[in-house]
Amino acid sequence: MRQPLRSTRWSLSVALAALVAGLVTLPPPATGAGERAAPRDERAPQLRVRTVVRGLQHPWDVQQGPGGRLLVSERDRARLSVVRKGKRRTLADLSTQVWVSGETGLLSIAVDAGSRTLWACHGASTRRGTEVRVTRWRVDPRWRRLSQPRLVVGDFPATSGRHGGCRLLLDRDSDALFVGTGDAAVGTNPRSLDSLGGKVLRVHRRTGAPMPGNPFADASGARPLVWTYGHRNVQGLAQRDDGTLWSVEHGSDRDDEVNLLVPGGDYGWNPVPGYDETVPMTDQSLPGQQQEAAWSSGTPTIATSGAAWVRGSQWGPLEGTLAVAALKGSAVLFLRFDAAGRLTSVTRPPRLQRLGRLRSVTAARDGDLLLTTDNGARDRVVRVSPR
Ligand SMILES: [Ca+2]
Ligand SMILES: [Ca+2]
Repeated sequence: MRQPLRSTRWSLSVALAALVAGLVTLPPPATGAGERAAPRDERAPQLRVRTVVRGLQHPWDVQQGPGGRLLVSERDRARLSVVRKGKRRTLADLSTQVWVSGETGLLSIAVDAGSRTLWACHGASTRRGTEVRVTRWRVDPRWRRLSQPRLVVGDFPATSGRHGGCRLLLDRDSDALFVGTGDAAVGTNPRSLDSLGGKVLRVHRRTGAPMPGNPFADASGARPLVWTYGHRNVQGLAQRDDGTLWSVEHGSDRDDEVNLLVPGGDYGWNPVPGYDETVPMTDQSLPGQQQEAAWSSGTPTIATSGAAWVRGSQWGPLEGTLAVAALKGSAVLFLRFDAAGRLTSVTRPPRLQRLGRLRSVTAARDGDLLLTTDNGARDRVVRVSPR
């Protein structure tokens, strides 16, 4: 693949420049994707793309409900919709409850059809200012209205609305809800364990309490909800069949990242002083060990966002890959990683490069992929299936 090679050249040039300048010691050898043999391109199957619903504006997330229903969030309108048989119905207009600014508004949603519970991550105004938070509701048996709102977890930092995150994922194996947050464009947030920004959090999906076994539960000055830290703006979370958790985040002017998350892991984003975006996305010169990205875009970035693992033999050579949506790149990348998390192939089907900016990708129960476009007007949800 070309991008990691560019990334390697960039890393080498920066390392050499730093050595010449005598500013830093040489970092340990990189173990990221760029060091490895170029992964091969897989041949993509023929893909069928069908519009599920149109007439949306900045839809952020799409999730499956029961009985063929899809739940869709729109960021700026702060509107939750149910789509069934091609018809959209407003489940809730949250515009009086959601703070909308820049990249922040009504963001990711999670759905548990069995308990008729819906979670949403969104901006909110409080007496103390603005924040990003997770609220949950009960849904009535016909999926027509929400009730019983409960704050699950809040106090994620928000500034202008830039880098507001925020991605939700219900753990397959426990009562945990994983929450990927943005750094709110404040340089000290990602590395501060006392901030919920620039993190992946692991919280109890109903109570919002820290889950047992969280890595910083007993550390002084640390928030016990923190699972991993040192992230810039987590836009995607996906759980592989082996239970491992993966994040997708936006790079600065380089290096969008896909990361394999390990509890307590430091993902190396520390843009200080101020908000110094010239620092590397994974800065090995920081104290301790930083986790290298499993995949990075190099330069230019493509603004990777949502991601889902591809399941089902109908996908042929793409079965078992991680499908990653790209906004700026207007594409879906299918990344294959081996059991150890090493990148082995990258596929970018041309059919999925004609939809414009793509925010989210969700795996439907039948194996199809659901995509949300993010072109601002006339947005839609599409269903992608192999022919
Ligand atoms: Ca990183
Ligand atoms: Ca280090």
